[in-house]
Amino acid sequence: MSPTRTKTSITGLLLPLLLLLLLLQLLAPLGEATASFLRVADDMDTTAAGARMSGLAVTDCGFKCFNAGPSQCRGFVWRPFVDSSFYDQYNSSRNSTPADDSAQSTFSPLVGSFSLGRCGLMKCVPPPSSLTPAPGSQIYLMSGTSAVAYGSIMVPPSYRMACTFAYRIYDKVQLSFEEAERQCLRDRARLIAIKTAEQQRIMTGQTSRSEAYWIGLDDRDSEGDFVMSDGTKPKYLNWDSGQPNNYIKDEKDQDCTMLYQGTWNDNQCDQMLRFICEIPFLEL
Ligand SMILES: [Ca+2]
Ligand SMILES: [Ca+2]
Repeated sequence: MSPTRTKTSITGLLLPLLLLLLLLQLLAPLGEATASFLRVADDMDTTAAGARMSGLAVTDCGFKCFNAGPSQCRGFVWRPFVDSSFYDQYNSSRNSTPADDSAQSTFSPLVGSFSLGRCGLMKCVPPPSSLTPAPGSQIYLMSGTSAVAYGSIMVPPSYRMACTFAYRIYDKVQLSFEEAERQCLRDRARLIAIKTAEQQRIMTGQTSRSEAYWIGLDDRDSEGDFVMSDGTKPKYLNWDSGQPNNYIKDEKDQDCTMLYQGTWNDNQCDQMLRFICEIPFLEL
């Protein structure tokens, strides 16, 4: 891609690392449970937050989400109180002398694991269009075992939102598997890694039954050893009966996977097909 890509990728590496370090510092008192939350955006509020509570520290809000479980809470929005009552609560919670001016002037929600605020639990990641600026609001997402930190939620307008990911079905253009991979990368996306029956159900409903679409699953490196576009081994499988069969045609075997009529089939990677890109918010 263009020279800006190098610049972007360096920033892309550093920013998540810094955010992660900051987050780990912030959530250190929470121990193991809290390490499973990643902050994705500052200064944003959402109307999508379900259960709302008031007067909770960000760490308590995290515990509420964690205890609710992933089916009830995928993330949470937390916004600190910033009026005078906040300082009263802050002072009493610290059981110390009243905060002096310097303490107030150096206050930042980023370091206020002791501060109280409003807490909203989210079942789904909200579409970015529903987010509105709200000073001090922070959005946290629950993370799976592979922690990926996002500086912010970046979704091209052409993408549609599902609960935990955004996707675009490219059905006006047909590309080889590798070209499709590159197109997804240009969107800062990847060929979709279908990891759950729910994701599969959405894709089956949104694609044409008479067409085939590349998805992010291949055994190009090692025959029969399929890996997903995020490098993980698939746990959820949806092969058509008799597939994958690595059928050899014109001396080429089948190492790339397509979604066809609701199930998966391996095909020659140089076939020109429609494809589906995905921007995951949570690694399932
Ligand atoms: Ca193969
Ligand atoms: Ca096949």
